[in-house]
Amino acid sequence: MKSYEVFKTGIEEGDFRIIARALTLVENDLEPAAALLKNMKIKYEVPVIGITGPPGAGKSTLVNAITGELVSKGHKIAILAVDPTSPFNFGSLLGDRIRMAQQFNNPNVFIRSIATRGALGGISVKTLEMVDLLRAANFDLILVETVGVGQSEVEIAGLADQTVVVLVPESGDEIQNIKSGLMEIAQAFVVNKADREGADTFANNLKKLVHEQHQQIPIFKTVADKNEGIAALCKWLLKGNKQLNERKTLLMAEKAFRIIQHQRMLDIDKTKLREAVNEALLDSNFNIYRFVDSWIKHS
Ligand SMILES: Nc1nc2c(ncn2[C@@H]2O[C@H](COP(=O)(O)OP(=O)(O)OP(=O)(O)O)[C@@H](O)[C@H]2O)c(=O)[nH]1
Ligand SMILES: [Mg+2]
Repeated sequence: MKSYEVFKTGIEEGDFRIIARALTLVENDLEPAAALLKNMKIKYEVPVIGITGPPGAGKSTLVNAITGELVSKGHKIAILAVDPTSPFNFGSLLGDRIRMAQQFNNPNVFIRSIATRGALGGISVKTLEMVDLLRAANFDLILVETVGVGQSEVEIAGLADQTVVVLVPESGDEIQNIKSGLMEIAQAFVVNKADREGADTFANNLKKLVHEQHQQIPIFKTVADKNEGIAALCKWLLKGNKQLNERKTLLMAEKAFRIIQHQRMLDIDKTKLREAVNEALLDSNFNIYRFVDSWIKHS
């Protein structure tokens, strides 16, 4: 039996322990992660929903509420919390655990947090791979929570089939961002903390904006910590609004580009690079462009 096969089978059977171990392998580029990724059956029909929005908008609370609703309807859910606001602040992770406490011991809910960011501060390739791994298991839906600041459309959209942007009545600044980008990311908006003052005004302004731009993006109002508005949102999530093929190709190509980029970089041994630079610098005619050119040709 090949070494990845135990993982492949365990993942397909939905064995949480094996899924967790396989995710760790993928996260750290450890054997047999590469073989596993190449041989597993990635079920692209499993909906992956991105939940993004500014820090503190209530994303985790919302994920918890959505999960509660879907599990009660018999669904099996995976949650990936990417880069919690303060990765080094234990409190934040602990907070997420408390907010998702109801789901932690549920045999139909798998939860994993990852605090890795890509080299350029974006969603890392690891996250894309981890989502694909979860697609190979037997979940009915995968929820990915990310803090939505400064992510580009392709980046965030390539991660999920549908992205829900969570805003709060105080999101005045984000309204500006909506004009310059959020509209392209969002397949739905959630105005969370609808129990707060200004929620209706905010939601109406958002509606106007969406309408002005001739977009068909639904807007949901929720009070996540009181489970209000969750059923309507879940109904929409389960509808599985299929992406247009053209867009699918674009996003898949973008994802392939990022994986290629990552694979190419894996070949670069930084210690060796430093040694070579050290040596090359002895030449008074050192030119970094010629150096890089020759490094690429000879490594
Ligand atoms: N009033 C009110 N408070 C809420 C609501 N939803 C969440 N909260 C509270 O808002 C705070 C932040 O909620 P989180 O779910 O941690 O927000 P988050 O977006 O996941 O935060 P980060 O992951 O740190 O970016 C918590 O204290 C929640 O209890 C809501 O609908 N109404
Ligand atoms: Mg959170």
